[in-house]
Amino acid sequence: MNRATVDLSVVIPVYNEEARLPATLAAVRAHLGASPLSWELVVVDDGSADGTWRLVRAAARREPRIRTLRSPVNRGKGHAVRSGMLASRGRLVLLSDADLATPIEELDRLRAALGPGHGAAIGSRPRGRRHPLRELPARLGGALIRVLVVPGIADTQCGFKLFDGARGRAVFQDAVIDGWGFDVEILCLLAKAGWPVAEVPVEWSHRPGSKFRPLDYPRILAEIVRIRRSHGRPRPAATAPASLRAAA
Ligand SMILES: Nc1nc2c(ncn2[C@@H]2O[C@H](COP(=O)(O)OP(=O)(O)O)[C@@H](O)[C@H]2O)c(=O)[nH]1
Ligand SMILES: [Mg+2]
Repeated sequence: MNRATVDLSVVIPVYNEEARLPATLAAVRAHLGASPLSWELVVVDDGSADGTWRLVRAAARREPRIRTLRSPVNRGKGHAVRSGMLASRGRLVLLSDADLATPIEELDRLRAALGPGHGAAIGSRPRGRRHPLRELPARLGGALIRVLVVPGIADTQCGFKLFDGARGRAVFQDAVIDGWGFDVEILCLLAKAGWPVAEVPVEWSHRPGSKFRPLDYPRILAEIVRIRRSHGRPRPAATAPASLRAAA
């Protein structure tokens, strides 16, 4: 599965992101342009109904290192991320949300933490910055995820994760979850493969325009149960700093 041809792929899943995407593309483009790494930016449109695809195509026409993928219908964040990951060609692959709630500059922190042998270095968001209506279910969900599927990781859901390219592609190849629960499945598969994950505190700020809907909670729950059924609860191969390791 190692067919890397660039140093870094950045994969961004997008669903109805015409408002938030232009600033993100500009910031990522500028950051990568200033870096010594060779790179590609893979934007995956998950069946957007607004002007997102037009915007993405226009950006790709101006910049050949921007590659685009599109699903004709909306399939969910997990599906979009998986398509992008499997199409990526980076020795490293960064997954980032379209809102850059974690600024692209934090990539350096994840790169520094991704040691040899690691499967991924994942962002961990500061607690207490979200709206209480998101914070509380997120905490309960996090506890449930640690009990049922992946022990030892404080924040499975941060939309800013850096993978070793070959290992990331290998686990996404086996992944099936199409919705928001995909992060949990991926972390579970990394643990089963024995590839440690470094959890790294990153900057994070609330961005308006989240695509998450309260009705998504039952679906995540169903996905978590499904992951537990298919994979059990592997022991973590984690190397999170003790300060971050949640009671598992
Ligand atoms: N909600 C949603 N987001 C999707 C989907 N497919 C891809 N995405 C992207 O997944 C990311 C989710 O980020 P965001 O909406 O800010 O969620 P939040 O930060 O968890 O509130 C964004 O880049 C979305 O464009 C989908 O089907 N639904
Ligand atoms: Mg967000």
